[in-house]
Amino acid sequence: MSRRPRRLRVLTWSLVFLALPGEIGSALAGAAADSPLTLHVEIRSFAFVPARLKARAGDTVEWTNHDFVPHTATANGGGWTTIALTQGASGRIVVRSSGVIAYHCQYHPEMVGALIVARPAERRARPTAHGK
Ligand SMILES: [Cu+2]
Repeated sequence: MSRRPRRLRVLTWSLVFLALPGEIGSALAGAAADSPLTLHVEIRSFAFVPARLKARAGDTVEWTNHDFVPHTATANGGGWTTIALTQGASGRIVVRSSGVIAYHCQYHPEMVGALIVARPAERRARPTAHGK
């Protein structure tokens, strides 16, 4: 005997549908649409894929190296870096500031990428606040 309003059930299923195929766990957990995400960049053939990644302040970016030589993801200017990632290894950083953040590999300076980081409110709409 469920007393949950039908409208809420419809909304819940809509969220699950919209979340497919990624971030299903977050949606099922009832996380708000503006919860931080984990975004993935692959390192293949001496390149970051995708080379330009849109993120939002608070998101986590994870690089996974598929090459047989080690690489890093290191912010230009040295604000952050992963450790040297051997083949199969991953490194993560949490993006703290908005703007375009260029980065490179410490060992292969020709390997470059960029994070295009929006402020928290820019990428995903927040729910309407009630009673304010
Ligand atoms: Cu490298």
